[in-house]
Amino acid sequence: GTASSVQELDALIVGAGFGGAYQLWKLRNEGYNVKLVETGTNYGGVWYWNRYPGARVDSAIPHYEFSDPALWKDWIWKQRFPGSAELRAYFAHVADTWDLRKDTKFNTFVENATWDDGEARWTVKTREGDTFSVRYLLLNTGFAAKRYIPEWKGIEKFQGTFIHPSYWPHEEPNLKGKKVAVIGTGSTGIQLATDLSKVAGFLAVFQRTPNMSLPMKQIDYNLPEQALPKPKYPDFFHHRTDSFSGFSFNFLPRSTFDDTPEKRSETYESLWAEGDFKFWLATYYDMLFSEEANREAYNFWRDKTRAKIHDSKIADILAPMKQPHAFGCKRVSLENGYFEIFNEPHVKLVDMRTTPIQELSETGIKTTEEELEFDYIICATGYDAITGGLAQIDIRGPSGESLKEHWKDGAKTYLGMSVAGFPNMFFTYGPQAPTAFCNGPTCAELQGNWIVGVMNHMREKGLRKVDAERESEKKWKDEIWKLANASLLPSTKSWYMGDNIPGKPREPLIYLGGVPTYYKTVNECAANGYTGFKLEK
Ligand code: NA7
Repeated sequence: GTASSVQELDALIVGAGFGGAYQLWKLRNEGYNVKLVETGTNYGGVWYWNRYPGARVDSAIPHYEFSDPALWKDWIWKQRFPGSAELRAYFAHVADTWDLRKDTKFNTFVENATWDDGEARWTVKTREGDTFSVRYLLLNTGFAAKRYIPEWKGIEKFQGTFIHPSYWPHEEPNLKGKKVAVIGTGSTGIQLATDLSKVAGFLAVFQRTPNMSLPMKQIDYNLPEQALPKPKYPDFFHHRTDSFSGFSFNFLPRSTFDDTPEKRSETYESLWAEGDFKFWLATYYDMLFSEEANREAYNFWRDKTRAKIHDSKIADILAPMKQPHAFGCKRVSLENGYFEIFNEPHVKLVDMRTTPIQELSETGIKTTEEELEFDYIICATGYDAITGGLAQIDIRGPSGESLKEHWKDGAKTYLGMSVAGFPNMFFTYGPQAPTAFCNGPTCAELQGNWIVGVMNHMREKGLRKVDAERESEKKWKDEIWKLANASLLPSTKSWYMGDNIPGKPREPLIYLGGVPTYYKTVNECAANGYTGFKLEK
């Protein structure tokens, strides 16, 4: 745009998911002149994009919603684990109640941002030609903004339909009777496969690593006897930050072998029966830290899972007798009949460990063993998670160095919300924060409040520039490694460790100290006048 079309703001928010919605509401209430830009055409974040059959959140309601009473008092959830359409309806309710749309520009992708040190402002440019001049750049792009599709040989040759599930066609394809491949068995792949097994004529699921998925117990909240206890909500939201993972539950205060074998299996059974993440995040506190404790959890999971699968050869791929990796150190998913689909004759499991994909052809997929024909190939291979969405924006601080360059040997942040040499820039749900081990809305509020706090402090003191010290960044990274090294996380290949993207540095991308310690740490920093930051006029 021309100079005259530059929009001056206190802050520009990027991304219309939980993080961005919360910040727009908060900052406007605090009197800031603020706008939000979003690539999609509505609120919803990952739920705007993920419309594939079976797309469903696996964090239970009422954990997975905002705490503002204006939002929950009249909102009736239908399900404990709402599907993507219900989540989009919720986001529409949020956007209406908080009146967000008037300050939102959709269909807008932020391409670059450059810092002007004299003015102490960011100049932000979008692909659509907007220019913003802002004091603060607030990135709420989430952990899954950058898709990942492996570079298989022949990928361009395939004549059928090739889909990444987060770009599911708005005009629903008719898969009835069709030959369908689902590649990848993360949360997306298993949800898709479960749903598509009901319509496809032939379904092949390509697995590289078993998904140690837990049963999802759906609850119909519409039934009066199962309605949510709204009077308990305020207390419940108040305590979300007391939970390691930002839910309402915590790890047990005892270790796996403190219990007798009988007591242990009773405990596992009752956690299992909850039908949510409790078998992962409310179990014995040593599960993520001790190999023996972890193996015990795995064995319980394995036996439960194998019991659902008729063919023991298939069971050996889905839930091997010998533990393949630490339980809970890859993202645990919740499933609803996933393992049972492999008992059906039209569903095939392809083990990419023993028979990897060699190439794609005009008609389908060639593995090292066979050639399979498909009408649809659905590539549920995930994301350049946590860092990808941030680093794909060309952001340049005072030194001219880009964020991508700054992170080329690994992520560097202070408190998982700021980067040294990138003043007045903050993000939520990014690297080196509880991200992905933290319930989304809990962290959107926790981090959102903290960021608003910094801005208020700056305003009150008449300061213009806040930048993390290099030394703070270094110390924070040491802390991230220390916490991860105490756990089994580094023992397992996962996107938590950057393993899924070729060439990405291997490192813990999340803060493993838990939400309560994180909360305490960032609030102490604030209470002490933002220690570790340089604040300037
Ligand atoms: P995920 O969890 O990253 O899953 C991606 C899947 O694709 C996973 O099974 C991968 O196997 C597989 N994958 C990725 N790259 C390849 C290659 N090159 N070859 C074979 N297989 C591959 O993404 P999702 O979309 O399922 O879930 C993202 C998050 O959304 C989820 O964690 C929740 O937070 C919600 P691997 O396990 O790496 O061997």
